[in-house]
Amino acid sequence: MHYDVFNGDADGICALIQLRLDQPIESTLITGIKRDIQLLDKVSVNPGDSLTVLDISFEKNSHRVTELLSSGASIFYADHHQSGDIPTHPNLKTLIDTDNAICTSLLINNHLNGKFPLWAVTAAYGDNLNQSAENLASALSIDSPKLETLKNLGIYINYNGYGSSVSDLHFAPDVLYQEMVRYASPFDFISGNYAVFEKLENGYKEDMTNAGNIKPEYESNAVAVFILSDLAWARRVSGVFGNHLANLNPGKAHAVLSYNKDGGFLVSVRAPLSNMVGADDFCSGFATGGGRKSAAGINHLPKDQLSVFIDRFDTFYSAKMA
Ligand SMILES: [Mn+2]
Repeated sequence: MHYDVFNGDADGICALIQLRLDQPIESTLITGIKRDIQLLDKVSVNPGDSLTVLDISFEKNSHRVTELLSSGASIFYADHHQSGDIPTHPNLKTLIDTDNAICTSLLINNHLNGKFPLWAVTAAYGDNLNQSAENLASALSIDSPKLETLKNLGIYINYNGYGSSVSDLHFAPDVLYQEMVRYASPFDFISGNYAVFEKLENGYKEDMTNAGNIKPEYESNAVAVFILSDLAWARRVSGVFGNHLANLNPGKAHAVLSYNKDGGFLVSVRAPLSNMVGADDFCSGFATGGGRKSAAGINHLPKDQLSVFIDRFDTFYSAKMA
């Protein structure tokens, strides 16, 4: 049995699309909302089983990797989040790079010698790595309207992964993957499966219009903090709204808080685009925090820690400005 384990965002989905276009195999799909990164907990293996693991932190899954390896599975692991120590094992192959300009789909694009680069461009836009997306696209001579289309698609797929449960999403990530993997390029997907694209686009636009009416809870020279209401649209839009704010105000760090099922806040943090550092370190200071240097989050911030969070956030990024 083969298991394809992938993050439910644009990067995870587009990484797997590239691999399965290159090498179609029967597999069991394991994924979830973007925040659900403990995906290896959902897999149980027999000796000889194999896994492809994409776009979830190795550090957060390393315990389970060790267990799966000792059960006799072999693993190919590609990612760009915090890795921690990577063990050496004859059945473990890793492709891990935590560079700010890299995402998993770009790693897979290199791994496949650029076989399906348009899916990697889409994913890089989805991870808000606009410069990396444009660098790759410039080698492919894509005109700017087409590039804009890939950018929008990346944003929409990424947007679809947010929410506090799969039921908040327009498409379960495994369903969306299956809708897209039939197409060698994102342009073929958009023209061949327009209803899916349109549902993502309309959902995104409607949710962003709602989000645009929200005033910041707190704002300083260094940071801005927004709190979204406890509705499905708000849970869906939380991450892409953060990217949108980061692009509008590149000198500031942003936090977007939405309510989670445990009576606290789900927090998305974006480092300033002009200085993409510290989001992972800052969020790791909270019990359920983690992520990347430029984009990180906290899964559960108890409500009574809101003012502590705002103080620490402002202090942390004010110090980075000095
Ligand atoms: Mn990613």
